[in-house]
Amino acid sequence: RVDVVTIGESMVLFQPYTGGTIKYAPLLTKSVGGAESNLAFGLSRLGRKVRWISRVGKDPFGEFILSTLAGEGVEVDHVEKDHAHPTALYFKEAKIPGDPMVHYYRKQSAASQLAPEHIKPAWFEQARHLHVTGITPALGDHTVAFLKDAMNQAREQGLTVSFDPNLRRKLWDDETARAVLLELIPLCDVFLPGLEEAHFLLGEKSPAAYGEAFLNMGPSVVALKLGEEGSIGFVGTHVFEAPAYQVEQVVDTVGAGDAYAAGFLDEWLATEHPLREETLIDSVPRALRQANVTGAIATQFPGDWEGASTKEEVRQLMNKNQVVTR
Ligand code: KDG
Repeated sequence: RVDVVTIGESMVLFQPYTGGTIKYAPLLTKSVGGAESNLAFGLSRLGRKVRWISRVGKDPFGEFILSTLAGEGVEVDHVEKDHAHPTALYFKEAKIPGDPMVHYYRKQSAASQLAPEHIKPAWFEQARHLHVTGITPALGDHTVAFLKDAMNQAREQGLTVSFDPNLRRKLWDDETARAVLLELIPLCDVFLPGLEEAHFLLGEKSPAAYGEAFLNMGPSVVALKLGEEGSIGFVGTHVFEAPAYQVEQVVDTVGAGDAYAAGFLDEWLATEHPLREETLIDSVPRALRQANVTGAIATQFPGDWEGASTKEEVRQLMNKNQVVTR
C-alpha cells in the first residue's frame, strides 16, 4: 500500500561546485530538483511508501532523475518517457547564502505536456493520499486542467489531497497565478501556504484571518508557514502555534517548504482517519512540530532535498530541545 502519491515535474539541477554565481563557475554539480520529488525524498526518508508520477524525456537526465528517486526508495513505475520533449533543467546560484536565484530551462519539457488524458485510475490505486503543488499548473497549456482533474479523481478514488501553492512568479503572470491557485484550494483537504503566498493570494491580513479565510474555501486543515517564526495550524475554530526549530545560519531555502510538507504529512497520516476533527486536534500539533524540524534542517543544505531527515534524526533533534526561534 502506498501512503502518498505525488505528481509534478523534476529537473536536473546544476549549481556551482564551490557555491557562488554561475557566470564564471568552471565546475557545476549535478543533482535533482522539483517540489514534488523533494517531498517524495522527504517522505521516503521518514519511512513512508511514496509514488512519484511525472513525465521525463527519453534522455540521460530523465534516467538520472528516475534512478535517484528509485535509489531513495520512491516508486517510479508510472512515470512516462516522452520521446518528443526533453527532461527539464535548472540552475541555482547565490551571491550570499540564503535565498538563491534560479534559472529554469523547462519550457516545452516532457512534464509541461501533462494533460488530463494522461491520468490513470492506477495512479491512485492502493494509495491513501495525493500531494500536489501550484508549480504544475504553471508549466504548460493543459496543466491547469490536468491538475484539477487529478485532484478530483484522487478524491473520487477515496484519497485525501494536500496542496502547497509553491508560488513561482518566474513561471506565470501574477493575475493568472492568483486566480488559478485560488481555484485549486477548494479541491484539497490540507492546504500548506507560506505567509508571503497567503499575502499574494488574499492581500494584507493577520495570520489568523488567513487561516479562517482558507478554511472557509474548503480544506479541513491549513498549515501556515511563517519561516523564522515557525508555523500555525488551523482546524475548525482551533489554532495551534508551533515555534520554529532554531538553526544557526540558513544555507539555502530552496526545498525547505517541501521538507516541511513531508514532515507534516508523515505525522498527519499517522492515524487511520486523518480528517476527523477529534483526530486532527491531536495530530496537527505533532505534525507542525515535526514539519518545523524537517523544514529547518533542509535549509542547511545547498541541494534541494539532500537534507531530508530520517525519523530517527528528527527524534534526536527534537530531544536536544533547542531554543526554538525559527
Ligand atoms: O520547492 C523547491 C522546488 O521549487 C525546487 O526544487 C525546484 O524551483 C523548483 C521548481 O520550480 O520546481
